[in-house]
Amino acid sequence: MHTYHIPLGRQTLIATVALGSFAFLADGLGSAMSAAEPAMQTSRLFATLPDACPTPDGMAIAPDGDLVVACPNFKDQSQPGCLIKIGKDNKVHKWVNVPVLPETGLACPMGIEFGPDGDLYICDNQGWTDKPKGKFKGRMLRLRIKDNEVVSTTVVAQGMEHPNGVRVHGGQIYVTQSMMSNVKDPSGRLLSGVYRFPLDAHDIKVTNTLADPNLITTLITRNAECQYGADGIAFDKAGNLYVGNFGDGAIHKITFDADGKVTGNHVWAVDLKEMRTTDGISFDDKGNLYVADFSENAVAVVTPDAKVHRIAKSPDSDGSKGELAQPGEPILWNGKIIVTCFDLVTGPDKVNTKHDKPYTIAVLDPIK
Ligand SMILES: [Ca+2]
Ligand SMILES: [Ca+2]
Repeated sequence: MHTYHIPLGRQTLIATVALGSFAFLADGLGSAMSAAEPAMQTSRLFATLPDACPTPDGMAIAPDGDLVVACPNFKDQSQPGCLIKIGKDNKVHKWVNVPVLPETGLACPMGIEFGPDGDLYICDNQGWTDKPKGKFKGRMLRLRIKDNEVVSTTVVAQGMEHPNGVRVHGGQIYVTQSMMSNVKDPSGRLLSGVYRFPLDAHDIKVTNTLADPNLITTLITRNAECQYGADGIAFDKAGNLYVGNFGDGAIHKITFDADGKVTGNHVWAVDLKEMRTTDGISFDDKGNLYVADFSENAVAVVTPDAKVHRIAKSPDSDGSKGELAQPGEPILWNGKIIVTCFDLVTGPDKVNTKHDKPYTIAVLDPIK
């Protein structure tokens, strides 16, 4: 993409040719200004995962600094849904199995995040299996794990259609729910949303309707070819919430008043030439937002000025050289951007054409 900067007195006209769109940005210096385009990178192999982890997804950094990876194992559910840990030596080891939902015999951990007390919150996306017995059976779990063992399990919420990503902020957890198919929007398109639960909540029964008191905002996914909505979730340092609207390839910005009431929800960043889908999202320490572009086998960065830059893309591959084999989530860990490779979903809009070994995690460098 080429961006042209045309000085106009105290403003700079930026013409983003790839989109044919124009925007005025204040430029106090009155001279051409622009951050350099982040360079394209080739992702590298970070880790090869054991057979018990065919579809790695969400990640979080444990209080001890280890990287924790959620493995819902959708490809092979004879393998229990589990969490793995990667230490500073980059060695992978199994941490714990996630407690199953008795009715399905499965656990499907996707987004994860640690609370301030070290407990781990987990999106157990039972609905993702697309099996009748898992429909509307998703849970938000809170696990206390000591010495590689789950010592307590709290069901924060249950009955969710598609819990996907979770973040902890200000004494609450915020959870994306990617599908709310029981709500019929007049547009005919999919509605999805964000739920907020207190850290110490338990046994909340979610109805997946607009009447749910914990539902704080909703999105519509306009792209009829990919009806999958709220997915990646992240807070900036100022406390604004960002949510990826997967099928629309858009990042929404959600703002709050001092009482935590939602005051706005708008599309903050979208540029389909640079970012087609938005799975997991995560900030670096400079406020750049990394986005797993799942369908495109790519990773994009949204800089604080809301500009979208693709920084890496891989062809369809087995991932053995660290290619982005359907990236599910990025995270900044020990100065690198670590990216899980889900490598499972296929279809006309997906670069990935098949699930194959090795099961991998890739690595990129943060942008300068
Ligand atoms: Ca996700
Ligand atoms: Ca593949």
